[in-house]
Amino acid sequence: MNEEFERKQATEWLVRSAQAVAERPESRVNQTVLKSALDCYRDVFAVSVSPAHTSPIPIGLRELGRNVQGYQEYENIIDGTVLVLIPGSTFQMGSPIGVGDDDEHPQHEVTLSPYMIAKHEVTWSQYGKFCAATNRNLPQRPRWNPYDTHPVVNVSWTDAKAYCAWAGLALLTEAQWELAARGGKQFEYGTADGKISHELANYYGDGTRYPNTSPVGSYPANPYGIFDLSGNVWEWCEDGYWPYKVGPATDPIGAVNTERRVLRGGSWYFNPVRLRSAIRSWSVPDHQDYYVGFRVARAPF
Ligand SMILES: [Ca+2]
Repeated sequence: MNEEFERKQATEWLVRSAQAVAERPESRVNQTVLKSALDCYRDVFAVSVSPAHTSPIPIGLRELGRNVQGYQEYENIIDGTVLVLIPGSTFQMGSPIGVGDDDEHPQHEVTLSPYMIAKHEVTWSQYGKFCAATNRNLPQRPRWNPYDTHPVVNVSWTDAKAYCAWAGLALLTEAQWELAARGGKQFEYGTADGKISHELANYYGDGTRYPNTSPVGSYPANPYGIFDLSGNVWEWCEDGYWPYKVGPATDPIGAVNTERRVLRGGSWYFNPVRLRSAIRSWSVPDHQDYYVGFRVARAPF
């Protein structure tokens, strides 16, 4: 058996095995077959192999095709989250001199590796499945008794991390969140066209379409096909809150072991200025509020 043939055969087996696990991640048989394939052909490849690097469809995901904006989408099988693949990109993070709050400066160039971001904020329906699967109590229901399609609220950063661990996902870094909100066009707001109005996002004030949270996806998608980045609920990010550094950065992440965790995007209870793409807020990891939820991501994959 020549080396090229063996490599091709190994790749095909690994891909088939990885797809079988993706389709039925709960199957011990599938998991065993994949591990066997990896062990058997480990020596064939020049570098070590893992399911994430050998399958065209990462483990635990189902391919959905491209959205109308042209970006590849996947479904995370465990929790049903639809993820949009954002290509590696470079953008200007923060605000130029004379614009925004002090902590939006210095504006600096950031380059990010490809990542997947949830199309929607995590809903009550999804969070309910997580609670049922892990024997956790549901968060306190707000007074407006949201439907299951509304974003979950009254969840802490710690709660959001537990959800991610269950779903095999992650929180966005602050930089990943801002790139998505910028829409690939350096948008001032994370909306369909970078502007702000009650037709584009859910925020506080006369003319709002919803008195509280709105069902996710009630406003137009942004250029990546992502909804509600600006408004509806604030979104927990992975990062600790930290001053921006001068100069370019690649895949940056804020402070670790911090008591301040970043929140992005504003919410139904805030004025539109708080919905700007560059706005930064924070709270302590165990804080829960009726205008704070989260969005999930997957990276690396
Ligand atoms: Ca939001």
